[in-house]
Amino acid sequence: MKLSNETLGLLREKSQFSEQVDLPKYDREKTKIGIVHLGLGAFHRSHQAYYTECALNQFGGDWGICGVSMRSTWLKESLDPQDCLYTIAKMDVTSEYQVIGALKEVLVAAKQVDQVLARMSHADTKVVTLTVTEKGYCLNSDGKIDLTHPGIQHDIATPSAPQTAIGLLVESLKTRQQNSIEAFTVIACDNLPENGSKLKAAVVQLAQQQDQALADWIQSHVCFPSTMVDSITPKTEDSEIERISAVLTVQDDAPVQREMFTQWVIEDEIKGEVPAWDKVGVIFTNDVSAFEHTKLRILNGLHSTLAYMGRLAGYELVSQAVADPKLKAFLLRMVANEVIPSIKPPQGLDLTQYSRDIIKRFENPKVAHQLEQIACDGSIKIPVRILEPLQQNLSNGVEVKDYYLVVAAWIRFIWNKQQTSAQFNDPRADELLSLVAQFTGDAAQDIELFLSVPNLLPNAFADNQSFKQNLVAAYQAVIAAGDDFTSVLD
Ligand code: CS2
Repeated sequence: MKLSNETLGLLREKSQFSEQVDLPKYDREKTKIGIVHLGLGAFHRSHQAYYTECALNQFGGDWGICGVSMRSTWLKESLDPQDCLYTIAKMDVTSEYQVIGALKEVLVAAKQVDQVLARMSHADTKVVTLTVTEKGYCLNSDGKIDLTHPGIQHDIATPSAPQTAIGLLVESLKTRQQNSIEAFTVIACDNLPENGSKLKAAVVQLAQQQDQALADWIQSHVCFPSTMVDSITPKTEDSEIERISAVLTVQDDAPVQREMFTQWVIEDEIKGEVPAWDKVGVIFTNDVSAFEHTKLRILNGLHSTLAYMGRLAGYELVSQAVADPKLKAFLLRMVANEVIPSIKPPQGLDLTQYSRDIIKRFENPKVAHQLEQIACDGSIKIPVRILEPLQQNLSNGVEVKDYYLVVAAWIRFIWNKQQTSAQFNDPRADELLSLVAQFTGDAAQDIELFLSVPNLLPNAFADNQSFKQNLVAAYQAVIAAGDDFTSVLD
């Protein structure tokens, strides 16, 4: 039997599970859709949908979610037969399971663009949330919309059938403006600093391409709070699907797994209605940028560090890499000497304790997080997670050593991919692979070549001789270490 509205009724009656399983406590049938989510992936289902579910369980309201996959159809195919129900497995020493009912509809933008736009333009829709990954914002390296991006070019030429999340926002806001329907609140939930302001700028810039009055209306009527989102959510492997279904006693083809820890911080500037998130643990604050920088530089920065270094050292999972004493010692040293000095923390947060807690979260053996999953999209993640704090330390006169090794490990990781023809996921994959194919093994020449790529590293580094020398030295050390990668960490 499959998880569905019908079997949910049976599970309610039975309610004798071998482990803790929570079921929806509200009437799903009567709950209207009030949220559209763009970029329906595991993270949204384990995080924002979870908070909405908690708010629905306690306070009700018309806060069902329409989840939109941008292109892929597999989630729709798995979730439709389950009436969009799925389970979150929260993994810790003892694990907990929760069936989520908040998701009420799944659409695929590439195939159902009219339905997606109709849902976004509907007066019942009060909130649009997004997890479209860093590359989904279609920004160039100075934070402006990338007008050469093929999706953006398509959306300028054909605004009524957009392909990008930015285009969907512009088109649906245009319909709302024309029909005098109040704007929805747009909540960006990707790992980018000032994600709300960046998204707003991109949406306004795209609107300007068709109509200045629309751009002005968006500028003054639409609220784009910035947010910090946090909960480690690895891809759900097939073995987990079977295990979770066994706990549930019915088959769930699309569960998600995450660690028990979860945090959501939202900029306190929302004017429209939102679910009672504030009553179920979401923090609303004026200081969101401090939370974002802290989390991006500590959690995500250390994650990327472990991903590249851990792969070079031959590990598969985060928990295995962090169990290597040399890698763990490196993380602790780097965080103390280079990461924390680059951060202005939110008031009252002890950064040393915060980073220790994060390293403990990495150690969670129940969370099987593939390093390759984190290693993807480095050309977008490395600037935010590593290069910005590196640059800030240089300007503040803080000595930098370890950050250079992280950049060198990233470059070596790309070179390894090219050498072994292994799968390499990055929006600039082709360009990067053909670049490293020209490497000669001479660190100075190779780094010179790498730094010559336009819009890869921040412009400020282009003529910085000391940056270049330090990176060459780090890369030379990585080459010299060969297969014994962790010897460079001594
Ligand atoms: C990770 C994040 O894949 C990655 O880049 O660093 O997905 C990380 O697990 C989340 O931001 C945790 O909140």
